[in-house]
Amino acid sequence: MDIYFAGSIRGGQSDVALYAELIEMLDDHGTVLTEHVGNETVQEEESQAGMTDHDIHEQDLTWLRQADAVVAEVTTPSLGVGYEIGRSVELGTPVHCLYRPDSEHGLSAMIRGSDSVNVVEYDSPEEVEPVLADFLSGVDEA
Ligand code: 6K6
Repeated sequence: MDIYFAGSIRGGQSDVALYAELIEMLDDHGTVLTEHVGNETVQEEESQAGMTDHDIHEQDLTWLRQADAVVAEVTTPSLGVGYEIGRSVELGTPVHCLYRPDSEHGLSAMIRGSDSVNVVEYDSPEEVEPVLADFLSGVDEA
C-alpha cells in the first residue's frame, strides 16, 4: 500500500521529529511516499537539488494520485497540507488527520467540519498507533 504522509514544511517545522516517528510507524503498513516530510533539512536539500516550487507541486500531485491512503498531521497549520487534503478528498482517497488538542492552534473548520475527512485527536504517537493500524487495514481490505 502506498501512503502519503503530509506535514507542515513552510508552515513551520517545529513538529518535524514527531513526523519522523509517525512515518516510521506508517512504514510498517506500507510504502511512505513522502519520507522527506520528516527530514528537518528537506528545504535545503531540495533547493540544492535544483527543485523549483513547480517541480515540488507536480511531484507531490503525482504521489497524491498514486496514494491509497493519506495521513496528515494537522496540528501545525500549513497551507500545503490543507491543499493536499482538499485534493485528496476530490480524488476520493481516504484521509486521516491527526491533531493534538493541547496545541496553541485551533483546527480549521474546513478540516474538522468535512464529512470526507476523519480527524483523530491524540497526545502521543504511541496512542495513535492502533488508530492508524485500524485505518490502514480498512483501506487495504476495501
Ligand atoms: C525545496 C526548495 C524549497 O523547499 C523545498 C522542499 N519543499 C518541499 N518538498 C516536498 N514536499 C513539499 C515541499 N514543500 C511542501 N511540500 C508538501 O506540502 C509536502 O507534501 C507537505 O505535506 C506540504 C507542506 O506544505 P507547506 O505549505 O507547510 O510547505
